[in-house]
Amino acid sequence: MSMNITRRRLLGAAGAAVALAAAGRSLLPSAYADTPRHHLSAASRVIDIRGRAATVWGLRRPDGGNGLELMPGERFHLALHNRMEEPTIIHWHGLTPPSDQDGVTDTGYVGLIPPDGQAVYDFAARPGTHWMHSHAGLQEQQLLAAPLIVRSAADLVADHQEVVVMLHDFSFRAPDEILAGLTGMAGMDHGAQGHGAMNHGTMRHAPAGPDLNDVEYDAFLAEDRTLDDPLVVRTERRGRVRLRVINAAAATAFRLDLGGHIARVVAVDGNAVPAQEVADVPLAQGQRVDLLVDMPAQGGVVPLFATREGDTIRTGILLATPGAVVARLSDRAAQPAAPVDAMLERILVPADAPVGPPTRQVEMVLEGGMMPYRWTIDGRSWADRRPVQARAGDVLAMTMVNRSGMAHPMHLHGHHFRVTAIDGRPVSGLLRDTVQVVPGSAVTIAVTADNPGRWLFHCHSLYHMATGMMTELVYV
Ligand SMILES: [Cu+2]
Repeated sequence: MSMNITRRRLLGAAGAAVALAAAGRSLLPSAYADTPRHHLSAASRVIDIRGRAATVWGLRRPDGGNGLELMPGERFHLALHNRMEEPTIIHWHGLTPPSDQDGVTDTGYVGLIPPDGQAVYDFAARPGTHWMHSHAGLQEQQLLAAPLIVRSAADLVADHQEVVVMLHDFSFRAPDEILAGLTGMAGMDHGAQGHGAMNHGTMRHAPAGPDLNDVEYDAFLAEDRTLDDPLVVRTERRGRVRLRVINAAAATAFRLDLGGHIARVVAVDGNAVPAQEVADVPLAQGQRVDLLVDMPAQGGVVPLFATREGDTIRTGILLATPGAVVARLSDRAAQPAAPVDAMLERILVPADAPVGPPTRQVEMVLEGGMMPYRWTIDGRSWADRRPVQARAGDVLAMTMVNRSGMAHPMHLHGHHFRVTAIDGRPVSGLLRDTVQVVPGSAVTIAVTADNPGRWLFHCHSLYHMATGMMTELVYV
């Protein structure tokens, strides 16, 4: 599917939304529309990338902050205002709303929100580290994303400092250009590449083995900053910090480390797990991880590094106790980061009971490649998808077999699922909403069908989704 087709389709939907807005109505039924407690504006903002100004999108609160934080038990009752010059829609990644409030247009419930339009949402929030991002075109690449933190009662009484870290991959090029650079590769041989890759976003070709990164970027950001000028968070000596790390990058998976300090993983994709020490934490696109860090008694600096898989380039933030000297840290790790895999699914054990035996089984094959640049599910793209079907109450066992040369972080909307097997071998059943499926592997998830409607199921690598790797789960 080319982006031209996508754009026409989106503009068609926008036309309907414009008509609604012209009639003076919001995009959702009036039952949702009484005085929202929270407001967010999708709007442009300017960030600094190593001294060069970059205009990107953001999701701003009235107080100027980016994103949203809800208190325990608070509903997600929000008015979203589009202050951009183009239509948009924002998906609430990790929340489990009714399907007509999921923040997507592809499933047909709502159209795009036109410029100067708004939409109102009202549903029960799910505790955890979540996020929000555009589900229109390639806007996510232009940083139209923000944290969405829903605090639990336990968070409020915990004796720790909370720090949110959102990761991005950034290019000065327009995302359309990046995509054209990828899809336009058909017919060119590898020898035509190999120079100017960093600034021109062309593909990188490993001589053999899986492809880890298909887009080159100008910078990798943590809280919108590079390691040249990182965020420095002041902490107490012996203080405990909870890092809520969100991989909002469009096409980059990271490995996280604390520069030799040890972190404990306490949640994945917003779901609590018993604390487990992990030295090197894989984080694919769309995934989140919560890490507990104990600051040294004698004081000092503890970095959080996020290193791109298969590469040494990294970004990060610094935690620093009072008086600690903050030295400049290199944006290159000593060793390339290992590929991001489903390692956490093998070592973490969920706190609660796993689901019962499946009532329905589905297998799907993830395919595709660079030449031509196209990614599919069972050989099909969105336009000719074969939806996965479920009845309410089913436990759906879905096995994804990756026969392509790249990993795919597969995300199901509206549900959290158990990861029950890897390559046919049972694993503990970690609860997630996005799971990494590496080349040559098969990952089985169990989905409890408890949220009727139509739901997107797709690869969270933006250019894989845009070129076809998306289907839907439909309740019948
Ligand atoms: Cu993919």
